Amino acid sequence: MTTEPRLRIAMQKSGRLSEDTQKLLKRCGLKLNVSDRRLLAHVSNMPIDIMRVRSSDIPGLVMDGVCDLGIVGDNTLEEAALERQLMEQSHSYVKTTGLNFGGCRLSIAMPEEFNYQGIKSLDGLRFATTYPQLLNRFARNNGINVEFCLLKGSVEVAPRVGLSDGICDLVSTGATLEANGLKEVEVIFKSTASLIQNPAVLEPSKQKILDTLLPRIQGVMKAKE
Ligand code: PRT
Repeated sequence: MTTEPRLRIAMQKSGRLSEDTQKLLKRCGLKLNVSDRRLLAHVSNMPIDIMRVRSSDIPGLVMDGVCDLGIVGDNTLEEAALERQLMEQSHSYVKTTGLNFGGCRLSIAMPEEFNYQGIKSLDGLRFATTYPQLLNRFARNNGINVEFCLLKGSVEVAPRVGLSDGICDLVSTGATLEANGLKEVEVIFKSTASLIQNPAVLEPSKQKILDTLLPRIQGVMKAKE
């Protein structure tokens, strides 16, 4: 017995992108049974499986071809691509379409009292960040040297406890920066969620599924504008 190939899409299991992603897929007409325990959710009315994982795992799963597609923030994607390039791992992907949710920016923020006089005032300083590759690229492109300490969460607290001079973290409303006595001094990357795809040519039956799905996604995005 041959089984029909199923398109595999990775999405964030829980967090800021998961609800919007689920809503998007449902609006596209996908019947999804997402329960907390099942990490591979079957779409009952189309040959699609949804793999629910950490956001940070999505770029690698797509780049390694474990998943055909993924929905992930451009920030996570670009950081992973730079890191994997450095490690000589596969780091290519195709951005199939941008999505209009998950908007944020990766910014450098300093304590309120810091005397900021342009990018050169950041030279030689230490930053807490989850995004060392994007920070390094920004520093290199601007001819400054920076140090970083890697934090996966609560980044905003680092300057106050003496761990770093400033931070490089995601900002959306700016409320978290303000609550922690920080001011945004440079936006280094702007991000939204994107649908990405492994660069290899999809087998024809999977391409057919994507050809049905993609116009629906674009239609939902357009209706939201
Ligand atoms: O845990 P996992 O590996 O799944 O991923 P994650 O840790 O990145 O998860 P999550 O859910 O925090 O974020 C998922 C994605 O949402 C991010 O990668 C971004 O693409 C997007 N996104 C959009 C944001 C924000 N806005 C955002 N504001 N991610 C995080 N934040 C945090 C930020 O780090 C800071 O602590 O919110 C705080 C700032 O918010 P404001 O509104 O006070 O400025």
